Amino acid sequence: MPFSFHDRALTIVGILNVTPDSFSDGGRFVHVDDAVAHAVHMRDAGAHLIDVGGESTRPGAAAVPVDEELDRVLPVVRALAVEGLAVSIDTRRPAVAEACLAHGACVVNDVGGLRDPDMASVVAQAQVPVVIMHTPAPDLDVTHRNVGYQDVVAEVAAFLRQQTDVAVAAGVSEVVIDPGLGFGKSVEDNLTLIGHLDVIAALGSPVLVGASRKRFVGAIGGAAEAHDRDPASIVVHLRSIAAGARAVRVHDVAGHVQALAAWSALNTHA
Ligand code: HH2
Repeated sequence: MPFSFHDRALTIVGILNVTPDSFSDGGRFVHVDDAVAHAVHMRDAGAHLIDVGGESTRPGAAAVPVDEELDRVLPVVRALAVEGLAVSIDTRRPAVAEACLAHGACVVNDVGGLRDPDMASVVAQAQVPVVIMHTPAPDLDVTHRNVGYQDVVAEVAAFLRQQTDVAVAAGVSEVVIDPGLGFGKSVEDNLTLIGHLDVIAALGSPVLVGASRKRFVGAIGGAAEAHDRDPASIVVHLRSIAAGARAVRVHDVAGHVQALAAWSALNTHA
């Protein structure tokens, strides 16, 4: 089933981590039936796309061999496609992306920012949209060491522009860009990026923002536990949408749908 971020003003992406160790939902959806039930629940609540991930990117997460990542995601991707759900595969590995595309995924979400040259050709070959996310380094350990920026907005924008060019040169049909909130960024860096999201949006591709339950959201909202951070996540996403974001990646789909309905009613009377 082809998918395009251009088909709607806002795409709600529901998060489905089939990992034992993700920071918020780790271990909850490792069984295919549980994963499918949760995905259907998110779709019914209003998610347009289900983002399946088999490798946690949280600081300190163990690296997962390609075979193990495939064992985790492939049965779930296949089952969701059979259910008729639109699926994106959240991976840095071209081999994982290629296998999932062959089994019904319709978007690649590359938290490696298309740094692996094979990823662009896999996506181009399948003619599906790719999400290019910023990280300051290819390696997640280095990324989370938080090297620091001279000008975080300019550096993130430059990376996303350059990697968009890589995608276009490879023949990728649709690019979505993502500032990579929480990836090697301080609380201040994340807030600066959200405050200047118009600069990222001005690059011309739809912008996806993924703040859901992240540590900086807990810091600004005063919520120590990841599962208590949905209200602050919603606020961050609404602010991002107001600044031009065209997609949000969320755990709490129903909460976002309710907040967006209220937000849109208020805006029509502003
Ligand atoms: N964040 C995470 C994973 N994938 N993809 C995009 N495009 N943007 C993001 O901000 C993003 C992402 C990390 O969050 P999560 O999947 O909830 O946790 P974990 O990496 O521990 O599985």
